[in-house]
Amino acid sequence: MKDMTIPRPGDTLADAIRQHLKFSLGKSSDVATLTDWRMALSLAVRDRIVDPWFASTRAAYDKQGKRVYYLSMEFLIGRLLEDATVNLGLMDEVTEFFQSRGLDARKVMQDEPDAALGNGGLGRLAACFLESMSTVGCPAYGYGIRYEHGLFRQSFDRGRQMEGPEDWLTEAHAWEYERTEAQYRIGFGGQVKQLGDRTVWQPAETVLARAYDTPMIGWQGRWANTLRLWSARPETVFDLGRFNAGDYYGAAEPENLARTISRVLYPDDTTEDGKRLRLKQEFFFTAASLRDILRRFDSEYDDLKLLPEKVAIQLNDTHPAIAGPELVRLLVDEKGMAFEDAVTVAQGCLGYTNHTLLPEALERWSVKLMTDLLPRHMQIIEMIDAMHKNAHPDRKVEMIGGGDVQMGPIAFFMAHKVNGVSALHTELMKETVFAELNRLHPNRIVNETNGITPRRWVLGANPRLSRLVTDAIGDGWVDDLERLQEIEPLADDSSFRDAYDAAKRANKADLAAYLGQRGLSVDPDAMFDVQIKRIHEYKRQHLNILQTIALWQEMKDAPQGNWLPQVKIFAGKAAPGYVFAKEIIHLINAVAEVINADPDTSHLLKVAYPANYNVSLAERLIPAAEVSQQISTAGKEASGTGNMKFALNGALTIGTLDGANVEIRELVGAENFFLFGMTAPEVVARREVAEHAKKAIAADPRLKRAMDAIEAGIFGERFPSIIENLMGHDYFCVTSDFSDYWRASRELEVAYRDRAEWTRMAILNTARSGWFSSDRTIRGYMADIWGAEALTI
Ligand code: 7GP
Repeated sequence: MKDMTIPRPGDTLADAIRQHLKFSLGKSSDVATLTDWRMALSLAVRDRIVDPWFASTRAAYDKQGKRVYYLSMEFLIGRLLEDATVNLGLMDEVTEFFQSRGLDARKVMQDEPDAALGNGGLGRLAACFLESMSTVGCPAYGYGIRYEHGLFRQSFDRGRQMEGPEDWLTEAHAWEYERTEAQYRIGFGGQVKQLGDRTVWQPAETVLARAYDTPMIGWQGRWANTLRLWSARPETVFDLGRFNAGDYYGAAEPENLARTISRVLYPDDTTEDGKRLRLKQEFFFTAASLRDILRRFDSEYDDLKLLPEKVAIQLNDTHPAIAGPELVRLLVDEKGMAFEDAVTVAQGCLGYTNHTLLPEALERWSVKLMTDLLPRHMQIIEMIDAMHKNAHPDRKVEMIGGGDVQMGPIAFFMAHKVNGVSALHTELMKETVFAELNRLHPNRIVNETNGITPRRWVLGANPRLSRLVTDAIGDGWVDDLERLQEIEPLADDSSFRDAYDAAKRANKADLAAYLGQRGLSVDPDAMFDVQIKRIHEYKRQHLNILQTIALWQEMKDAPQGNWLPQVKIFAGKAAPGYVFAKEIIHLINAVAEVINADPDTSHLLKVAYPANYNVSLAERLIPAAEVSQQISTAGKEASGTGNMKFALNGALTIGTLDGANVEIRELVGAENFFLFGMTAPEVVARREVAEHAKKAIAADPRLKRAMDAIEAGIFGERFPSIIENLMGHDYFCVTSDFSDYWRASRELEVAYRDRAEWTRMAILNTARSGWFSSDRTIRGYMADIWGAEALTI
């Protein structure tokens, strides 16, 4: 009676799916819903992760090597089922199983809610890193927060962004294991007392941090690490006294207060909000993680001085920067180490990654808030600051200044390595935000250019391209992405070019069908031009839409002209409090409405803005893209990672010399990249020119005409804040870069018309982008920052 057994990885996957459907979900196949099938499949796949997961954990203990702990407020993991299926090599079996039932395996996988535990690049990078750490066999844990509500759901109401709650946890979720035994008490507020020579922090309020583990399996199941997310719960669930007195709401208050901490992800990737709760979140997950790290260390070693040899803790931006003071506190107050030794030990463990130079994103907390919420940490920060000042009496940098605690300098000083995320960004870090700290601590800043996991972003998202490449050179490229170079000679082979083109065309047809279902019909033979990312002034979606308006105006002047049909695709969310970014969204939608309905041009130009951009939508858009818009004001985009995904999937970049665009252009070749715009130093100089925006507008009749159309109300409203901003100080130099952007866009169109040549360039982009694998990035961190060694099972 096979049906009566408990599913084991030894059974065929088909058996395991059937058994989970029956025994775990209590459904028979004739009544199973898509979600039932998805859950049965997920559980069957998950079973197959458990053994490699245990083996990895054991190997890490046996080898007594260094473990890496990646602390991040955000893990934008998206869907996990496809990753796991792909990495375990189960895709064909799964496809067959569902085919035989008349179901589409992709549809089943797409039923999974998209875990949006992050805002944008920083969070998605953390997710790519988790996958790569497992693929290369770096023993690691990701630590973060198990938000009940991830990034808000975006919809549009008459073109304006609306925000709705995101509910991933209310849907069936297959991947996590709750660890009731892994629980720590985290305190806030209260007082610091001196008991003899011991300093004791007595918090006024405590909550419990409970662990939920998700296994992250690497390519071919070679290694598996753990993503451990903390959920906040109350110490006393329920106030029975208040309940019995009839105060039903009050009775649930302790529970509500505690749970608030892990309730929502802050929907802002550049500024902090709701200061007190945000700082609480940061301390909550950082403190729980450190406690967990020390517990694991204590179970294996008894000399805390060994900590830097065995433990590497990476701070994903300053959000977990309180880890420095907290680790010192634990070592001094709870383990009895001398203060200066504790600082040295903590520095030996900690690394800090900076992800943006935007001044508003460098976290600072008022001394009052810090003292109120974390009084002992405030004392320790003062001691660290004094120690630094003693060592560098001439220093021109402050950790506490203007009434604020400055988390950037604290993270910098408490880390033995500080890294930027692209070559340009790292250089700018040395010259700007951390110039003084770099002078005092030369060699501390290193560069680790970002990367992306090819398993998710090529193999999973673009099966057609993957098949083509594998047929040509075998599948060694999947975990050795630079082997894509082997397809380079095929760029001159017309039958390979045709096949490459056909794969792109089929991806475009899929996307056209998807947009069609959402009410916008587009021609899959038009050029697909894509800008997808958070909406931000520095990313300049408004530059793109202004250019689109100007193009439309010229098309209308001469509808019989030889125009290149194109679809301009935008996607992305704006932080709910970022009014200007929301105006940009409104403008794009308003322009789309007019252009898409224009009978003179609608066969030539369409503007698409699918709502609720997330990881899954990116997986649809990127494989279908032909043009990648990377048009930020030079000096502002730290790296970008979308730019890498596009180049790998054979979209040609039109972009500025910003972030990793610089490295992409070097690698794919300047002739296969459409460069425009000012360089970072030119931007700085341009801002000094009096009335630079007015001058730029006056010098470019196309730009003037496009802005006039907006002001005249052609697109419904007149968008005064955007117009005034552009005519006024135009800090992001949209107007100054417009003319050159126009030029590059037209050159790109000319190139596009030569199909053979365009496809050749696209193939070269794929062939030469292998360096952007996050496997390469992780090996860089392991060698330069963590001193960790790869293990195998
Ligand atoms: C982003 C950067 O804007 C992007 O350029 C970079 O590729 C990415 O990090 C990964 O390094 N930053 C954020 O997403 C962010 O939240 C605020 O920065 C700290």
